[in-house]
Amino acid sequence: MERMFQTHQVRHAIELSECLWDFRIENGQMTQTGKAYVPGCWEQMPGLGNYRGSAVYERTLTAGGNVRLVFKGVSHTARVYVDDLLAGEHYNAYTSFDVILRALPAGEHSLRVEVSNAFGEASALHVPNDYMTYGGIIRPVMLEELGAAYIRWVHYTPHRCGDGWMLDIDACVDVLQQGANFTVDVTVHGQTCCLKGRASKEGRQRLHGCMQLSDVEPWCMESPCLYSVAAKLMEDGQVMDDLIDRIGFREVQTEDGKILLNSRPVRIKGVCRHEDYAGFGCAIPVQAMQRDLQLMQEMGCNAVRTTHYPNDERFLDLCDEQGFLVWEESHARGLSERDMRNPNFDRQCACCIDEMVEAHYNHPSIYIWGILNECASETAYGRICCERQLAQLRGLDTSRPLTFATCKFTHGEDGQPVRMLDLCLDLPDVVSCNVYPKWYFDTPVKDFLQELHDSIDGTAGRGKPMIISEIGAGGEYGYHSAENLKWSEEYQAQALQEQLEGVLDDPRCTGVYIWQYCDTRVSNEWFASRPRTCNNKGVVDAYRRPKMAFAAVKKIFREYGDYLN
Ligand code: ADA
Repeated sequence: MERMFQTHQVRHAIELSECLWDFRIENGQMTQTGKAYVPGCWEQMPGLGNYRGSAVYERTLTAGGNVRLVFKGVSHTARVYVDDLLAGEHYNAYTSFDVILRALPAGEHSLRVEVSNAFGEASALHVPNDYMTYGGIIRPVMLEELGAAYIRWVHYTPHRCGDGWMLDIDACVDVLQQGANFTVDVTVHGQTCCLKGRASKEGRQRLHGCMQLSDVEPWCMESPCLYSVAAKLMEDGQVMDDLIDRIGFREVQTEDGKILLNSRPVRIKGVCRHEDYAGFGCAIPVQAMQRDLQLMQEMGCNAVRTTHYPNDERFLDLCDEQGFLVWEESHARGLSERDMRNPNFDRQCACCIDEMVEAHYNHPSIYIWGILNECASETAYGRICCERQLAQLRGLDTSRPLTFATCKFTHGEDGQPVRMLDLCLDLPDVVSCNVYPKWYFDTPVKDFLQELHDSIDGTAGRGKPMIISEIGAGGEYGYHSAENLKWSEEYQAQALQEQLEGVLDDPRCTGVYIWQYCDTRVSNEWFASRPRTCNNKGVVDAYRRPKMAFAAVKKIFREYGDYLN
């Protein structure tokens, strides 16, 4: 299933996933052939739980004319061949890409996808890390038959206007073959707006329009009202193509150190979540995604941070439907200046940001975009990258605040006050800090937060909303300690209690994200300080069994409302 709702009534689209594909690994060391379920990670397959390298997925497809193949996620590098000819390539597991086949003869064709999850210089973002880069076709694959033109995307931006709403519409139409002039007719809540385009030449065209709506319900956490929007590509009175999406009417602003959702200051009570689930790897079935959201809801969470990459759209759909506030971030975790100087870094980051915003722009649940988690923002070079990426994001979306999570400050462990080392706090709209008092260092939480605020006040970050974007402690599921030792469930629960109370009682913090929702596998290279080759700071384990921390978090999160006074 591609999305949680039907995206076309006119365009002919079928899913090539949710079935078995032929699968093959052939390299100097091993040969394995068989079937693989798509979407899936090969680590799920017997004998491949620890395989890093490349593999081939194959099946046939039956189609003709202008054909578009949409891959929602292949980890991490894909080469797509149709009838043995290279049709497209893509890097990054977590963003979708498409391949256009023009005038394909009608009939059966072979489709081969060569997939690699190898590390090396060609991959600047997927590196050995504190999470796992799995391998495979990890998200759905769609086949679409197109006419001479198709609607590539439509972005909808709601603004409050008097008692009602103004909806800005920005559409992108891809003209594959020269034809007649067309319009894109957008219908929302019974009202239609007509955007005019010209099909005089091939290539992408941008169309703009806006419409005023007076009787729509806003989207908010307690009542996440969604509206279906249908865009139709019309030529000579005929519908040639369509694209259906869902939107919510809400505005996000930052003001006086707060984040406002439709003018109300929100209190973020969230978790950081990796796409990782025991037995499924990063290819999580929708019902398991929903189970995650239900567990989060039970814990009293209202927010989730998609650490450290764009997420499966279906997860975002579920967040839209259930009123979660999502911090979605582009892909990059803990990269040093040396990593950021990889010749592929800029291009791979830029593509990831473009693809993330293009695909996820309309999700009302996404209230903020993030970049560059814990990268080298304490260096002059890191600042150049941060500035460039934030400018790129601002060019794509002015309706959401921007942030990045930093850890570039001292922790006061030497008796000295916390010192801010980050050079970039003037750049984002929201200052976000990943902090681990009671885990990596033992300064009392409240003292540490006070010093952290003081250190931010000495920078251009002063006065901006501030989020604790990570806080937490390790806890091994089933390890109990009467002495409350680190790594025990008792210690983790107690640390989280002190950490969360410290942050939520702090009037200068707009919110908090627990590191992390679930235990996650890490790359082999990260085994040291990561027992079981996992990051064990989850409040549930990799099977979603609650640790003692779950009840501790639930008690605290439920005491604090979703809005600040
Ligand atoms: C960082 C990082 C996370 C994780 C965490 C930890 O803050 O952003 O990805 O590695 O630390 O567990 O130490």
